[in-house]
Amino acid sequence: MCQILIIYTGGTIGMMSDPKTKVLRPINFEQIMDNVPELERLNCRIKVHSFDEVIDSSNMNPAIWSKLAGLIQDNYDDVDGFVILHGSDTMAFSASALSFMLENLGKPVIFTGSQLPISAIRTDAKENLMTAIEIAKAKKNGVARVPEVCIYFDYKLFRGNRSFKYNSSKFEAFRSPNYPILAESGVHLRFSINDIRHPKEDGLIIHKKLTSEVAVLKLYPGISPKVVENILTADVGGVVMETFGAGNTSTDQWFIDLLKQAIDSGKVIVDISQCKVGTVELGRYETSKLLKDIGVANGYDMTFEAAITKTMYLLGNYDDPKLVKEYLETDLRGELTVS
Ligand code: ASN
Repeated sequence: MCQILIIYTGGTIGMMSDPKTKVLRPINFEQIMDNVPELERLNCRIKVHSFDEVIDSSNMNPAIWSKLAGLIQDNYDDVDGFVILHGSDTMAFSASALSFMLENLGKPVIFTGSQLPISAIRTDAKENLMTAIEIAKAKKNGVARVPEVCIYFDYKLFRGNRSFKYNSSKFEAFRSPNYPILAESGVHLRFSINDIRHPKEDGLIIHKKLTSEVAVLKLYPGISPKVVENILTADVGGVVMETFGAGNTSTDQWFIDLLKQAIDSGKVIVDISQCKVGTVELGRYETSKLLKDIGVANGYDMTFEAAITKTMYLLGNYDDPKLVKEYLETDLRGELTVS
């Protein structure tokens, strides 16, 4: 009989409205189980690990990601797959982070949650949970159908490091415009087998070390030298720079000089676009040619969530900025398409 580990971290799926204040707060896992008697009917053994302190995912942090990676490592040989119940607000960050922390992953790690609490009459939680379990246990010829870190939400399975929270009020909370969905559930559960990644080598390798010393430089017309300088001289090893269109920035000399000084001082700067669809093409326009020349890393079509967690992971594991830049530009876990 198959065996699944559900890890409950919190999120709306397990929240209840406080009768007095009406504020949504997390509840414990037993109360969740009471709302889904169908779990008993699954032909599968379900193990549950509930966090002692369940959280709204706005309180998520790298220490908890390390804890999640450790739980996956400890239970890896005993189960067929993992379902992580998590708030939707930062789910794409957690799924992206875990994808980098779990190298050669050979079993499904499916994040899910919901937009309405599981006890609500119109809840989306039950379908999300039941199908996430179905996906976590799905095998073909003894091999997991989706050995990836994914997000399952509103009938769709997304690669975790390609997705972002797009809507805070619809059940369709996630999108992954730069990569096809990995499965869709309807009357049948259909897997897009050509888009699913399988590990090239056997043997899970866990990387628990991430660094938080990463800054973000989001550009806008009129951004001042002082603001740019403050961000680029912060005590961090890497900067995720959100640029215009296909990776373009101002060509003002002061701006290019500040970027160059930061790179020369050993910082890594990665260029991703503020556009949600499409890719960075360094050198296509005059306004990105200089970036390439001074050594800004090309983030291609990475989401912000993937770029920030990948930088945290690389800086936590490699000291050489040249190597960090090289890996930032390399497809490590299916997070980018080199074009
Ligand atoms: N605030 C919630 C969370 O991320 C939102 C949700 O789960 N839908 O924990």
